[in-house]
Amino acid sequence: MASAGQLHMLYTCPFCWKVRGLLEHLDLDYEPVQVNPMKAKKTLPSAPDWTKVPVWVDAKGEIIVDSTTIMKHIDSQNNGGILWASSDEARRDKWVEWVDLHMSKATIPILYGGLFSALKTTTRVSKLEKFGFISKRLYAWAGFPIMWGIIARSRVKKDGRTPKQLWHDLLGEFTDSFDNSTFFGGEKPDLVDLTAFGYVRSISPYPQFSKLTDHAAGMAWYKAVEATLKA
Ligand SMILES: N[C@@H](CCC(=O)N[C@@H](CS)C(=O)NCC(=O)O)C(=O)O
Repeated sequence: MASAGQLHMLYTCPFCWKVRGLLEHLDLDYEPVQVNPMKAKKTLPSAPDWTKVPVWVDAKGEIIVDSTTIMKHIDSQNNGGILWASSDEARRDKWVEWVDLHMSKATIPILYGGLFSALKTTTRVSKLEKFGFISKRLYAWAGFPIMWGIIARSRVKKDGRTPKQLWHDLLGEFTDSFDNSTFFGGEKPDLVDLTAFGYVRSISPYPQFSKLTDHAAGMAWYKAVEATLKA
C-alpha cells in the first residue's frame, strides 16, 4: 500500500496520539518520524512558522498542522470525509471544541499532578522519546520538578478537583452526550470519538491510567473505540 503521508511526532504527545489513532482506525500506511524534542524547532518541515508536533506531510507533499485540522484532512483525503460528516453539525462542532479544550488540559494534571506521578512520567517520557544521551537523563530528573512544581500544580489548584475526579467528570460528561449509543457518532465512532480517544489513550502508557479505568461508561466507550483500530 502506498504511504498516506509522513507524521512528524513525539511519541508521548497527546495531540500526536489523536492523529495516530485515526490512522490506525482507517488502517492507513504512513511514515512516522519521531523528532528529537530538543531539535523539533529546527527539524520540523513546517518550521519556523509552526514549531509544534504533530505535523502531517500528505502524499502530495502538502504540509498540514494542528492535530484536529490534520485529522479532518486525512479523513477527507483518504476516507471520503465520512468520519467528519454529521447529520447534526452544530452538535459535532460544539463537542469537538469541548474535547479539544477540556481533555487536552486534563492530561498534564493526571500525569504530573503529584511529586511521584511527575517523576514516574518524566522517567517514562525520557525512555519513550528520542532524546540524546545527556538530554535523556537531564529530562528525567530535571524535568519532573518543573512539570510538577510549576505547570501541573497551578492547573490542579486552579481547577480545585483532584486529577482523577476531573477525568471522571470529563468521561461522564462526554459519554452522557451519546444518547444511549455506544459512540458519540452513534453505532460507529466518528472524528469526535477519535479525538477524545487520542487524549485518553495518551495516558495509557503510564501507571496513572489506573485512575481512569474504574470509570465504567468511559472504559466501555474507550474499549469499543480501541476494538475498531486495525492492528
Ligand atoms: N493545537 C496543537 C497543539 C500541539 C502542541 O502543543 N504540541 C506540543 C507537544 S505535546 C508541542 O509541540 N509543543 C512545542 C511548543 O509549544 O513549542 C495541536 O492540536 O496540534
